[in-house]
Amino acid sequence: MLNIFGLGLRIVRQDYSLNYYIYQLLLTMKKILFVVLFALLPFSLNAESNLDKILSSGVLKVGTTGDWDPMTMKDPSTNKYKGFDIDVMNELAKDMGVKVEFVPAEWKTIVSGITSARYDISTSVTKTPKRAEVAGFTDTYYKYGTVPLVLKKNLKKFSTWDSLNSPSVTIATTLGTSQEEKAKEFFPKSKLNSVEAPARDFQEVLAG
Ligand code: KH2
Repeated sequence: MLNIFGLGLRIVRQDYSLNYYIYQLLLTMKKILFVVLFALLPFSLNAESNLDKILSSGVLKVGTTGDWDPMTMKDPSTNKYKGFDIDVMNELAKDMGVKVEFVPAEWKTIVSGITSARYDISTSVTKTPKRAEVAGFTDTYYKYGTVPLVLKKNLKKFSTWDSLNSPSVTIATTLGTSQEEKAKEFFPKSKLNSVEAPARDFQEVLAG
């Protein structure tokens, strides 16, 4: 009897029949299978999905910026959130039978909040291929368009997209948003002024 890792593999006995060897082989294979299954057990125990975690903890953590009327607004006097996104998340949590916890988030780190598990889900995040490489998206629950905003007195001057793509033009966007990405792509010649929320890009335009 040769004992390899406790498997008890019998290797040489000339008087045994072929059936005996097949029987021994099957027994050994069975032992190997058990060893492999036991080795994999910790991994399968760790394989709890995010959904399982939310359901077992009873809390859905929602990252939200609280700075975008009418989607997500934080009332500074009560620190409570309200808005369309907030209603959607309250309904989702109700459907899942869990409590909702709103976690303060920022646009510039809105997706990394998901990948670093600071919160389970976020709201009003525009789908982009870059973001989809690291995070999952729900079906779209509303659509909005991104349009350039200029002062009324400059309407004639900036009547085409091309007229905005010039070194003499400064484009204001919010840092870390998909709008900032679009501005870089569409107006490579222009100067970019990425403002940090809660400051707003349109305030820069109004200020001239
Ligand atoms: S995005 C969200 O996912 N917006 O596109 C941007 O980055 C939302 C436009 C600035 C108001 C503040 C809301 C950013």
